[in-house]
Amino acid sequence: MSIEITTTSLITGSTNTDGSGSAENLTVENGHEIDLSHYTTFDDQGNSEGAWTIVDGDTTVADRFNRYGDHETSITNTADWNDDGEKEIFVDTADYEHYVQSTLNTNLSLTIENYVDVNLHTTYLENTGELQFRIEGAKRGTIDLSDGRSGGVQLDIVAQSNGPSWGNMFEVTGSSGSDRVAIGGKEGTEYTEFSMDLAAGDDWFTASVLNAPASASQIRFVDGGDGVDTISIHDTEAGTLAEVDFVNFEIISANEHELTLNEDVLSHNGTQDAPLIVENTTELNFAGDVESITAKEYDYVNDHGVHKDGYYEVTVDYDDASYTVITDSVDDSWLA
Ligand SMILES: [Ca+2]
Ligand SMILES: [Ca+2]
Ligand SMILES: [Ca+2]
Repeated sequence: MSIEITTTSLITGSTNTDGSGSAENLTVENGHEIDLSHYTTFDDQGNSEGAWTIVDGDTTVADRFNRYGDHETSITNTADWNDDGEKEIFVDTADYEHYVQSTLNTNLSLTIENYVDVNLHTTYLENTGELQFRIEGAKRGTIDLSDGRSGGVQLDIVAQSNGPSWGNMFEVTGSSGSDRVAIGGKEGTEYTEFSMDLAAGDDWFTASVLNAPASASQIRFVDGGDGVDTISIHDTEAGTLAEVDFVNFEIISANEHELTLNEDVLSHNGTQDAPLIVENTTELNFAGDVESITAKEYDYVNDHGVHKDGYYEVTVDYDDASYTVITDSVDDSWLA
């Protein structure tokens, strides 16, 4: 079977020489294109296991696949981080099905490692199995999952930074399905910024392991979009909630930690018809000019129709507004 590559799928380079460019500028003219067309395994579809590796300069593309068609692919800069010519990478999955066996039940995993600036765009991924992307060691990036497929995507960003200059922003657009997105990091994550739109679907998000921001002007924003979205977040010594602005989430899970909600969170998450649900807190607090807090038992049936005991409807009155939260953690003084 002959495989024709119809669009460019993988370009590395360094177009940003003065702080103004980015991986989004990479083209076949100004970057280095890596041709993956010789490594297709389509001939063996469905009944083989194996691996292939391309070494092209300082870029290594490695793929392992099993007889079920599951693929683990990695694209790695083997030179130093921030090395000239290997600073940026552009990956479009338009060709993915040309170089991996993407059958209907295939699980696909792609790791992009040790690039400063990553531009990832997903298209034409119609596998119904798991789809996982891992961006490891990037300082910034643009990740667009919106054209990939209607099913959900798992995205893990492991950020790394050497300082505040030249941008630390990750822009992420989720798929229309139920995504799982985590951003954490290695070194320098006090500079990391993000702006994410998880779009439709019942999405899940966490940023709990980032360092507290180095400056108050940094942007850390996530929009859950339509659907019943969950954010996993909790207080830290630096005050995690102050670090992340989030809107259109319906559930907060505090992962067995203390959690403090402020009016900004209460006014932008949950709705009057479906109040914000707060779970897995060891202690729930409300910040700001709270006038009164009252709680009563609540018959909570979750999204899957499961009845859950021990929940309360908590009403928090501020001087200018009142909010309702459904939670399994109440202070005795709130109970009438
Ligand atoms: Ca989504
Ligand atoms: Ca959503
Ligand atoms: Ca939502």
